[in-house]
Amino acid sequence: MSEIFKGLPKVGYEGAQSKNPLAFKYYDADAAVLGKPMKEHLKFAMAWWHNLCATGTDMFGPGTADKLFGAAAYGTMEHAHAKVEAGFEFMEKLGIEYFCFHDVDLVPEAQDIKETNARIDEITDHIKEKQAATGKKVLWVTANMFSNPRYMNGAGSSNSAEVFCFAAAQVKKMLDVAVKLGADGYTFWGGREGYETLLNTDVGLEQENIAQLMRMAVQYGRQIGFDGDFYIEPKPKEPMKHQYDFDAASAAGFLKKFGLAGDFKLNVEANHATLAGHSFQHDLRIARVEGVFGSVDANQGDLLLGWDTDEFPWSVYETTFAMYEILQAGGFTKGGLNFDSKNRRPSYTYDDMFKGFILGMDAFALGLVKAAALIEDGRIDAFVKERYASYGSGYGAKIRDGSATLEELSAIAEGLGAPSLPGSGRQEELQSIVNQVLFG
Ligand code: XUL
Ligand code: CO
Repeated sequence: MSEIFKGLPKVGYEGAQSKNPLAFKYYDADAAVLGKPMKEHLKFAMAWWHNLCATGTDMFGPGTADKLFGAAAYGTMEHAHAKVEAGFEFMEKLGIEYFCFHDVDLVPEAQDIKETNARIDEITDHIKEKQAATGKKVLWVTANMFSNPRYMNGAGSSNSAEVFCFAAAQVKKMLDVAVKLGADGYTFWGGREGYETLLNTDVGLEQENIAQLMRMAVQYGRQIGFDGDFYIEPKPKEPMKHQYDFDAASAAGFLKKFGLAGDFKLNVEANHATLAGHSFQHDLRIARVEGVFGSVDANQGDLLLGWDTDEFPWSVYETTFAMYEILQAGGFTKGGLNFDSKNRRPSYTYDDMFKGFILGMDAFALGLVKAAALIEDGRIDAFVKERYASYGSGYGAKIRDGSATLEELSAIAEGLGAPSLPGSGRQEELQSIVNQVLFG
């Protein structure tokens, strides 16, 4: 196959002084940060759907970008194969080692699932060949159980057992694909796993059925040799009014309630956290303290808009605090940073595709460097530790180890007289430290 992104070079690192729009200013793949190459900390992945399929269609108008990649028409197997060629050339030129996809990102969906599955077999043979030639790896796979009209009421949460069967069939097929292509993960994003109105909804039954689908996936996956991580990707709403996996806290609670936490972790998406009314850092922190931090969908939203804009991340404050949490969580094991990000509709050219990734990869590389600097600086961690010092000894230590009683603490309080204030939170001082580390 001939070159698709003609005239677009292999993107290299040129450093912060470079003015070349097609060069990395901060992402230097092999440069060590905290003793590990940047590429191992960051584990960048390309999302098939946004990069190779999305043309910029929105509710008010058609696509603006040409993603045919030389094929004659969309919705054909010729186009599916062209996307494979484009995807691998793109990853090669950007130095991206991983990719993620839904079943129907790869091939056009047929009326009959047997035919769709035959198409998936054909395209994954092609992908497997390209993987063997390039060493590119699958970060995670997933089944699209939200676009087809049959999923109007959800997949695992559908009112229809027939629809549940189709969901089971798609999950099974994508677990087969995960094993065939050596994927490190399988993601459940519950796009329509929720409800529009409680007037027609059995919430308890729906949640149990979602868990049941997940249990079957674990059972089948482990049986066929899938040793990757399963993920829930929380999102509070859109397309559904209310989605059960609302945020990291509710998804962690769901996993624990249904005994799934041993096999499942969370895939935390920046713009989903902000839609839930949290910061990206908050959901990463919750995933970490709940012991279910797994992977990340990297993007950012527009806080002036109320929907999932999936922009390429560019706020270095956001990427710094995200990388700070990821480093504190011990870094990625099977997970990575999947760019669930898309170009803006008016950025419709091939070089915009390159520049979107350059922006996002540089923003995260800079975030990594700055997060490492915050940790090495040590003032913030030291202050947090010091802030809770009263729990290190005496009755504070007894509260921590569970041996204190209300009677005992009540007697202590009576003996203390007027209570002292708990010490300044020093927020402004800490924010100054962050700015000093970022810009100093
Ligand atoms: C939708 C979203 C999905 C999942 C995979 O908001 O983030 O693309 O990442 O289904
Ligand atoms: Co996502």
